[in-house]
Amino acid sequence: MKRTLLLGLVAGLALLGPPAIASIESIALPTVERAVTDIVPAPVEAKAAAEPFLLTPGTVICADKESLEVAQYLQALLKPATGYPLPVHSSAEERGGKAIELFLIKDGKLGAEGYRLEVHPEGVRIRATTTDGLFSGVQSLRQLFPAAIESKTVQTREWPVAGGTVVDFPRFGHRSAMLDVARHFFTPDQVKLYIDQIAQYKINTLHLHLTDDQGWRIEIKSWPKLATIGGQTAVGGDPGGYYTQEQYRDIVAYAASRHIDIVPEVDMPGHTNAAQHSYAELNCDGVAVPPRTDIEVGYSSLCIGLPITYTFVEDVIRELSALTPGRYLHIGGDEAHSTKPEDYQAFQDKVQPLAAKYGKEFIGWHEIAKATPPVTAVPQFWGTNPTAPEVTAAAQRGNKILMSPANRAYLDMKYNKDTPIGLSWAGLVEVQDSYGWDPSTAVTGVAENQIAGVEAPLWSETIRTSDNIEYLAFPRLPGIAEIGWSPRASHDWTAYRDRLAKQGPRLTAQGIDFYRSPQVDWK
Ligand code: IFG
Repeated sequence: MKRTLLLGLVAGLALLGPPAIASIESIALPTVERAVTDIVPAPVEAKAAAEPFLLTPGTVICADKESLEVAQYLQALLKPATGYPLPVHSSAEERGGKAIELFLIKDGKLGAEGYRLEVHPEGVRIRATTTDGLFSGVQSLRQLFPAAIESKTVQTREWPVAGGTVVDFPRFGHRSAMLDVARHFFTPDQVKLYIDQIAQYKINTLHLHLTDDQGWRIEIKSWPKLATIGGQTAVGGDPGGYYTQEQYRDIVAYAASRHIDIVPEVDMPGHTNAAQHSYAELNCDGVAVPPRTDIEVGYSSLCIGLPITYTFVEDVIRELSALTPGRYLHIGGDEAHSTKPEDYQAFQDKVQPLAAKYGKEFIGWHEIAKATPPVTAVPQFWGTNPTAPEVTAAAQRGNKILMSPANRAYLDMKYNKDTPIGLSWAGLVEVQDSYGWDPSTAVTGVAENQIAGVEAPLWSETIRTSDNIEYLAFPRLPGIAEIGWSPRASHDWTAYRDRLAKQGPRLTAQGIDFYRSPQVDWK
């Protein structure tokens, strides 16, 4: 609108004849299709510049040795839509055209995940103290290209990159998504697709909910029937499946190439029907329970008094730890409604030390806080009410809390009553609800410095396909990612909804079937 008015004015003046009017182009408003100030998650500092950088067939990518892998990721990101060669050179080598430079520096302000990004007509520079930071800088740079950059086929067009400078670093170090692959099984390729989709919003952790009542999804060599029998079922009698350890290692490696740590979860002592269906000896009465494909929760419990239970748990933790380069295992602990409180305590007392025995720290649903875990453990809050005294007490003892309030961060909650998939036990969660909270007020008495970060869990009782994942995760996941990354001061729905609207064409170009919330003025 503004631009039209201006053009009308200029045209009117031109009719008056001399003095010569500057050409319309030179005073036209910049077509702000995208700018450094539109990046999601919102950067700490972003200053737009009028002059873009024009990517051309002669552009090269320069990177020091340690940054080569990120440079190759960037090349792979830009090549499909541009068709340009974008060769990767080490910074020292002679280079042809203008360059996108990635290199590591010492810079206290940036921390371990921050970056500096400069886009100038003469070139682009990303600097960071680690390759994680460079990778985050690449995700921001990606958003400065036209949305068509996300196309998998060559688009014959110009590739102007919005100019400006960004200095950025995250508010919280733990920014996570969770995928429940137990209620419904998702193939390694489906998991990798989700990894690519969440990486663009600087998510750095993927929690895989590998075991539950309806399915066991990871091969454990010392207990083979967990996968071969426990992996056969899924909710609604849908096809099951499981990851061999080889496939799981491949998923972990793929996630690492996107600078994402995998946190594997074995849920216990509840949510264990698939394991106890697979092995009769894991049941107090020595009889295997029947398989369950409904979506009830809270009816199962490991047999707390049985010695073999702890052999089972230790074997699983040992094998899972060997498959996990990351810092954390997730030991579940939720909804143990069929485990007596004193038995829950006894179980946690025996099991919690096993993580450290195999070199890991652990996350657990916030019920584990009752069992006074070591201060390195991370209770994961999934309540809907800020009053959670056992969580507050854990924080006061020194535990960091991972925030995933179900009425804000659970991506399996329906958007509205007409949403075809998802649940609604924690309420209907539209895009603004999912953005409208802060981790530092999610639990009474848990302050900023007692928070590990945020997670957006996606439970799969009602979903079966990548399309279903995309419809529920987008556009709410970018909002959770922003809550985890951006300064609290930048948190503002009116500004965010405009930036989110500009993500629409980018998601569409990626083929992501996102929910077009009426709360957002999609471009
Ligand atoms: N609560 C259960 C999940 C899942 C979820 C669906 C937790 C920690 C409801 N436990 O969330 O297994 O059924 O929204």
